Amino acid sequence: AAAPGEQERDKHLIKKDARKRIICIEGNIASGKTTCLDYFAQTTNIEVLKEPLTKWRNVRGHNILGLMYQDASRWGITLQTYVQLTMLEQHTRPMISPIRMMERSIHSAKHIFVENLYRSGKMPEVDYAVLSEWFDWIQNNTDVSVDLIVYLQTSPEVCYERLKTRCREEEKVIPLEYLEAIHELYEEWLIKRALFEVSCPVLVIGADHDMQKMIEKYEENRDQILNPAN
Ligand code: DCP
Repeated sequence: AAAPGEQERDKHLIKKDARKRIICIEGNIASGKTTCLDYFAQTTNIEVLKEPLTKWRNVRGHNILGLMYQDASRWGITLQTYVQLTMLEQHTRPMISPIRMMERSIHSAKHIFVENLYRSGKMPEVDYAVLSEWFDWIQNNTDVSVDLIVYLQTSPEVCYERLKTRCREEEKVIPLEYLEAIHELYEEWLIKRALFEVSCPVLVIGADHDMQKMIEKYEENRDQILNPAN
């Protein structure tokens, strides 16, 4: 029989409500997650949680997203610690609709962005170890589970062009190589399955197309995305 401590812990791991469905939209920077979320936001019974970008740009007056892009070696850990907190807050927020759609997740924050900082030598192993300890604790003691990942698969070149057109101040310094590294990690994680365990189904949608074509694709995949059978 499970020890009392284990029983206590397992209680937290039981899914909040089996009838509820959590979908994460994943993809590179400027892969078109916002268009996807805006499309599904028009549907009743879906709550859409956008990435907490405004928080990352203003933590008590500090723009840590901007700081990270200026000097990733110094501020990468600062941004990712805060990203992990804000993502945890989103995953554990009580659901107000039967379906929740989220922009990215605590999982990609860790498996893609933290991993990239570490692999590129911009995050010391000790910082990576501390963030990993936090992440493992969160996974074992809270419910951050996901029912479906929708992966918007793009080529890094297309994202780079979109990024230049969008012209978000902090992102002006992003080189193509950065988008290539993020792309590679997404492919390793969700397609090759060679990186970290993926514990839910993944729906891959090619997302190099213009907005109109993408909306058509969301219409085509709508049932597959929203239907609990998937
Ligand atoms: N970011 C980061 N670390 C994370 C998550 C995000 O450094 N763990 C950065 C990457 C972007 C910015 O935050 O510069 C915003 O992230 P997104 O790419 O998710 O947002 P977009 O607005 O680019 O999404 P899209 O264009 O797909 O709608």
